[in-house]
Amino acid sequence: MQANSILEKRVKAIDCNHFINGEYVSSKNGKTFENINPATEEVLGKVAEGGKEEIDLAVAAAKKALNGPWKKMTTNDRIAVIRRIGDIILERKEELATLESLDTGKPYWLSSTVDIPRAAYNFHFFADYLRAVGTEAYQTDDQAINYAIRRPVGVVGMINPWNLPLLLLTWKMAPGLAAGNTVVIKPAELTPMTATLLGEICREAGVPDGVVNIVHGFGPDSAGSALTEHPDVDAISFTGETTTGKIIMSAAAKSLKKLSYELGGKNPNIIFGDSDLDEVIETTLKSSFINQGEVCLCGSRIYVERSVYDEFLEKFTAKAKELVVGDPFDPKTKVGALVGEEHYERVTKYIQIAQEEGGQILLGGKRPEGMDKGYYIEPTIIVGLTADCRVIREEIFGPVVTVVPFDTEEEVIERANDTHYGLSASIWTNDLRRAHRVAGQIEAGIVWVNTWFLRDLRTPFGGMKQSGIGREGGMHSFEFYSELTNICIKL
Ligand code: NAD
Ligand code: 6OD
Repeated sequence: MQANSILEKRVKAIDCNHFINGEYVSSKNGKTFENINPATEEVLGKVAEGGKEEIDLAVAAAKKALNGPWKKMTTNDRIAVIRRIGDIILERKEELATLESLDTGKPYWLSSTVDIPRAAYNFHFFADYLRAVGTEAYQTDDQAINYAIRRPVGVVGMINPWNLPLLLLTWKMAPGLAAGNTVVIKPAELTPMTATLLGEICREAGVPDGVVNIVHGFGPDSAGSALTEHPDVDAISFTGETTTGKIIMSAAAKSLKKLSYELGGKNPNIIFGDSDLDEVIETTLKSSFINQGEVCLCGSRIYVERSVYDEFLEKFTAKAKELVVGDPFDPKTKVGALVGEEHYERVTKYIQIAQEEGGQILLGGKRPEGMDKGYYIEPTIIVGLTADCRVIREEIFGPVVTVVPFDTEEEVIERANDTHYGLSASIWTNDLRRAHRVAGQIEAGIVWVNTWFLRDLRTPFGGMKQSGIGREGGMHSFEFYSELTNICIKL
């Protein structure tokens, strides 16, 4: 399988160095690792493998930059610089989208219409938001006046996953910069290319040296752990697996760093019999299989009211069968390659477990016929599993969904909440009272009614239970990325 479009030939994959104090540098010890194209299994290039030494340099640069020109810039100038990063991302959209698809295996149409435009919008949104951010003031009878001043937290470490690389990295970086912090970013080791270009983009936009630093490398015993353990890092914003979040929390405890976590999910998609099934199916195809199911918000546990269960399954399976799996650069492709070999093995293993647990594979469950290279798995629909099965309980993060019938509202609420995750949920119903009633009882940070992944960046985004700590978005991001000092003046 060859990704052979004209686009891909025009934009060359890049080797990835660290970006520290405004300069691209290799690792002190010269170590690199290979970046693999998951769609072809070919080597895309080399990535500098950072460790403690590079993190030390990056944190020192970020610490020094905290009190430099970044601090002295007027709010208007900072807004202009942050907006300019977004502008340049849009100017270089084709190049960035190509690199993102080469790195992740996701369809080019997706990276060029969602990942990269949204990365640009993260900067535009938080630049504009900064203009409106204030603090609070209270008059204490006629004795005193209290007012709070907002200041940056300091040096913020940002650790990112591979599924929406630039979108998620900039979702942290834009508010972090807007609030006046300096940052050290650790991109996911599987997807280093767009993060690397971002260094150059920041420099061109006028970000002072040392404000943005990017160190490549792995997680444990590498750049990731060095960042979480560094005593001069004041806060960590982490997106990734719940298990990794637990490890980072214990490392961060040593210097009591502020933490913001966006973690895993096993999200319910609840379909009541009174909903419009065609609309449900159109969106459920996306919430199940878009980005190869590698979205933390995917509704991988589908619960369908028994009255429409058979009809839903028949129509949903027929439509999912039509989804073209293949070359990320072919415009017909709806589902690309999984991000890498290890993840492919993990998803395949869960499909095997589903069969061992008594599940029936209604669709997919295997590599598409004739595709011998690349980490492809067909959209997979599994039925016949019970609530205690691992495939129902554990996050798979691939194009795999389970479908289970239910009879009553109470039953489905209990099933939906029967998980240690609490990231998101979708509810499909045309009964307004039911929509409110059920939404209010689902234990999740985000509940969509008759839709999925409809985003307004002002809203609180994050998970409850083991899906996260805190919320980001709008004011919530500014609360995390800033510290308040209350000043009390006796009158
Ligand atoms: P991961 O936890 O394996 O890795 C994420 C990042 O953490 C990588 O950069 C990795 O190098 C780093 N890391 C790993 N171990 C570390 C350690 N000991 N110390 C410091 N850093 C370490 O996650 P992943 O496989 O890249 O991403 C998939 C996961 O991310 C899924 O669980 C998914 O649900 C979750 N996710 C959540 C959200 C959300 O908004 N809630 C968004 C996207 C992805
Ligand atoms: O839309 C966002 O802001 C966001 N953080 C999405 C996360 C998707 C998870 O894969």
